[in-house]
Amino acid sequence: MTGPDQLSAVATAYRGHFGDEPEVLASAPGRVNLLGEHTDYNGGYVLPMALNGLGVSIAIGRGPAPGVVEAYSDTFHASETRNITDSKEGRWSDYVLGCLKFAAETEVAKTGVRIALITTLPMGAGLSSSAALEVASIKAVTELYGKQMSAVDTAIMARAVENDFVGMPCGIMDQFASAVGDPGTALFLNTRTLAFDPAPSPVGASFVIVHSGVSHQLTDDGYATRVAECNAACAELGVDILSDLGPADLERINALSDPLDRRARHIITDNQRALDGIAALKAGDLPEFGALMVSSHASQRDDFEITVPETDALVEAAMALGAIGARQTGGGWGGSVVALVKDSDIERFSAGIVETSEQARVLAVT
Ligand code: GAF
Repeated sequence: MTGPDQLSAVATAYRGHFGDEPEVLASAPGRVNLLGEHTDYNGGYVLPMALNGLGVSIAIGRGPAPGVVEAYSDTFHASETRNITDSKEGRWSDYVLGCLKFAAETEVAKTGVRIALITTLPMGAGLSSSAALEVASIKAVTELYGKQMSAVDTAIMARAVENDFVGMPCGIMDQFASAVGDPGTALFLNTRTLAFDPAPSPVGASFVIVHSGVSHQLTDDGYATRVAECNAACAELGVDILSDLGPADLERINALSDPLDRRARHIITDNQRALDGIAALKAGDLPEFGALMVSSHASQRDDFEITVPETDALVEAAMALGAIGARQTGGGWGGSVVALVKDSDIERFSAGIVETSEQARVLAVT
C-alpha cells in the first residue's frame, strides 16, 4: 500500500470503528539501518534509511469525553481505552498514550482523543515499528491542536516518550530517520550533534530487506544489558561516552575485561564503518560499502553478540547468492537482514534467498 492509499484506508478504519469523520490524518515511515548499530546511544554515527510504503498511518479526532483516549489498531483488530492521566501498563497503547501526554496532555484532558491506526511494518522485524507509531502519533496530535513542531523536535520528543514513558533506553536513530528522513534516501546522522547529511543512493544496485522470521523484542533485557555494558566500559575507560574514543584507542579498549572489550570495540569500529560507509556511497564505491556491511555483521555477531543463527545464516546465504554486502539491521536478536544487490540480479536473488529458509521473506527492495 502506498502513502495516499494508507491514509485513505486509515480514514475508512476510523469511520468504521468510531462512526464519524477523523479530523487529521498523519503517517510516518519505518527505517532500515545500513551501518552503525547501537552506536546511537553512545553518541556515534548511524546510516539509516526511511522506508517507502512501510510505516504507520493514523487518523485522529476529538472525543469521546475529557481525558479519554480510545485507540484502535485496524491492523490487529484491537482497541484499548485509556485515560490521559494513566501510567504505562505494558500495552501497545502505551506508545500512543505517551505521545499524547508529551505533546498535548492539557488539550487531551479537555477534549479526549480517538485514534485509529494501520501499520504495514511487521512487528519485531527490526524496522522501527515503535518509532513510526510514535512519530505518526506526535504528528497527528500536534496538527489536531494546531501546534507547530519541527521534524527534529518531533524526533527528540518521540525518543523521550520511548525512554521516559515506555521505559526503553534507545538512542535517537529510529525516531530521527522516521521524522526527518526522506523515504528511500539514507541519512548519515551524528547522534551527538544531530547534524545530518542525506546519502547518495547506490547506482545500479538496491537494498533488499529480508525478514528472518525471528521476531525480536527490544523491551526484553538484552538491549538494556548492552546499554549498561557500554556505560560500564565508559566508566572503566574514564570517558563520558564511547564515541569520545576512536580507532586510535583500540589498544586500551582491547585491554578491558571481557565482554566490555568486545562491546566497546563494536561501537568504535561500527562508528568508523558508518563514517567510511558514507564516504564509499559518495565515491560510488559499492564493493567497499558491501565489505563494510559484512564486517559490521561480523562485529554484531562476535563482539556485540546481538545476532541469531537465523540472521547469520541469511547473511551467509545472501553473500553466496552474489550480494555485494549483507548484514543484520536494527536492534538485534533477530529481525531483518539488509543486502545490497545489483539491480540486474534482484529477481534471482529474491527468489534464491527465500529458498534458503522456510521463514525468510522479502519485505522491501529500496
Ligand atoms: C533499536 C533502537 F531503538 C535504536 O535506538 C538503535 O539503538 C538500534 O536498536 C540499534 O542500532 O532500533
